[in-house]
Amino acid sequence: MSGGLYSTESREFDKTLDLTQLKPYGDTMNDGKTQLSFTLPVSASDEATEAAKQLMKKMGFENPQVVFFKELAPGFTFFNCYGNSVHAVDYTVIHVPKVTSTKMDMQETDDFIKENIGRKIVVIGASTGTDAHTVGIDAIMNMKGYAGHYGLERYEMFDALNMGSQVLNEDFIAKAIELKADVLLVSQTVTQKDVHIKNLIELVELLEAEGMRDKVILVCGGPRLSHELAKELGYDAGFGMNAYADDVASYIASEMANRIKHKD
Ligand code: B12
Repeated sequence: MSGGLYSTESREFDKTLDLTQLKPYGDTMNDGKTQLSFTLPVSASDEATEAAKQLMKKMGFENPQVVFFKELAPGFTFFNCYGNSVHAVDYTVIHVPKVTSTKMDMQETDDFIKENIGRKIVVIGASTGTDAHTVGIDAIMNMKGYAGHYGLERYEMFDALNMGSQVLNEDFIAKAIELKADVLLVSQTVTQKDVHIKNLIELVELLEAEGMRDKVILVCGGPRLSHELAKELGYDAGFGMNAYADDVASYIASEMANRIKHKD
């Protein structure tokens, strides 16, 4: 984004923005206008709509409005609502931990690996456990790439194997041993009942039991994951929405080079 944390050009027409009191924007600065959707476990009725509005008020929204509702299944009604948030946050003190490696393009990463590692890096990836979502891990690994970013299979200096989805952690580890993988890439999309957390932790525990955890670069990714959460769960790095193959390729190359440097 140009202009650092926020673009100054677009602010010139409005002098009322206070980044220490940041709140949602609808059509007037600081109006707090928010769209919210949720389901209530009751049938569609005037009482259900009133309940949705009262909940919005309790959540900190002034002027709550239900703009759409539909009973999705008997006893379950979906609502789309608008309201004005009374809450604000101090944007100037926000700090988000992230992967800090310098981003390189495909050619630069291949050159960096040739120069600093001197051999191909073996990477295996999978969507693990019960997770059937393949598009995320494909976006990172597939030869054809995603949104204009070629996947790891396209890189000259990566030997990349995408094992697909619903891969058991045990099978993932067995393949890592067989191929002497340097890097393990795990994709997790479904978060229902925190299944992604349980599955990610199980993989770390199994790797530790095999004495392999410190021997591999362990990376997870998915729409509900962050670098901060990944570190908490025992991963080396985590990538969320809008991550591309070049982000993870640059990270892997520089992390491997660092590890080699610190071994000597
Ligand atoms: C397509 C889809 C499916 C398809 C998947 C087909 C396939 N072959 O993948 C099918 C129909 C099978 C499916 C099934 C289900 N789905 Co679904 N699905 C989706 C959908 C519409 C798109 C997901 C997608 O492809 N995104 C595009 C990719 C490119 O984005 P991404 O995964 O975020 O990946 C990017 C980053 O996250 C990151 N990344 C991802 N992985 C990795 C890994 C690494 C190592 C790195 C570095 C980066 C990285 O890089 C990628 C590129 O930027 C989403 C809704 C949505 N619009 O997002 C729901 C959604 C993900 N599904 C959902 C659900 C609930 C389910 C089901 C449980 C539904 C059901 N009750 O049966 C089942 C679960 C099946 C299972 N066992 O896993 C929910 C998840 C809610 C939650 N938070 O838990 C969503 C959000 C829909 C919703 N709003 O309810 N689904």
